[in-house]
Amino acid sequence: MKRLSLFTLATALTVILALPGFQADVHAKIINLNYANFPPAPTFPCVQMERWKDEVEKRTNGKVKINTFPGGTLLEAKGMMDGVIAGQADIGCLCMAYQPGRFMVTNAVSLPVEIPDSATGSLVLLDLYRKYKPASFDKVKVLTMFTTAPANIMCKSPVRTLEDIKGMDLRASGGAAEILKAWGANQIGMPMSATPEALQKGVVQGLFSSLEVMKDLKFAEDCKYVTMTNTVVYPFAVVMNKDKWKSLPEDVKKVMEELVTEQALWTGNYMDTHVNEAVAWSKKTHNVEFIELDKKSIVKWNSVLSPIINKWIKEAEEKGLDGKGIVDAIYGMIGEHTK
Ligand code: 3IO
Repeated sequence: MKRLSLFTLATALTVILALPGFQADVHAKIINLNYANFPPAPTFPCVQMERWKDEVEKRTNGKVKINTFPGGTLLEAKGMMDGVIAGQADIGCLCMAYQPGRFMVTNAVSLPVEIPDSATGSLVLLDLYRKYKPASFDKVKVLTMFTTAPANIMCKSPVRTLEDIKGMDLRASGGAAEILKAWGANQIGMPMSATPEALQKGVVQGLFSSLEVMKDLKFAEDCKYVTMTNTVVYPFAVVMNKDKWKSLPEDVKKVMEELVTEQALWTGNYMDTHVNEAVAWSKKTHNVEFIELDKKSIVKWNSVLSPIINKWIKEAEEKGLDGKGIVDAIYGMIGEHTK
């Protein structure tokens, strides 16, 4: 057999390397995306971030690499939206309750409309966004949205009556803050990421949010009492820088489009399951008392909330929004998703 000359081998190698398919495999540029998040890694916004990262990396066969930044290391809570618009991060997870005026339409899910759980809240929020396409998201690509489970009062001292809550320093933001005020608390606004320190320093006596933080942020160590009100949810959005989105290849965009609703539902289900685990853990590990209001008290607590929706409708209509239509749409969507 004739021996292959070095020249033949070199020529063959050159041809192979020049083949378009081979080049694509060997030299395929990996797309790196930075994903910013504001709370610590064990909390649900970061858990859902890691799940989304894994799914995108898997479904793009490694073509896309997501670098996650929990704990406000890349962007902090209130700077998330503007940071993503400016391109300081490619992707960011934000809580809309921290900028109530900016996200007025989507924050309407934080009215006391009795959303029963996070899975329902997440699908309703996404529906609402799709129906109204609020201008506040014009400068970004929305990758998903979700809500927390309904909020309850976590506190260092027991809250059993409206008299107990009067003047108490309690932390909440956005729609949940309006509810605390209506109950007579001294409402203090700050992002969740600032709350552990505020509790420790005694700046606040407790907080009003979903209960999985009892475990994830170890609030059960300080807050030995929980008053069950199951009142409102907090809305979140995950957004991408628009130029970055436009630069992505079609197959990558398709993977991300397919994840929009799926991720909302995944996060809702994760949250709902995890709240139950956190409640059981708080009772067992920290002997937390869960206070249930009796029927008469529930009527009384709810009665002071009824002006909140009408007040919001009026404010929305003053801003040229179809306030009544938005609230009616939300009730319809809740019905749709709880059928
Ligand atoms: C939340 C925010 C960050 C981490 C865990 C969380 N659980 C519930 C929320 C809702 C929220 O943004 C807030 O401020 O209560």
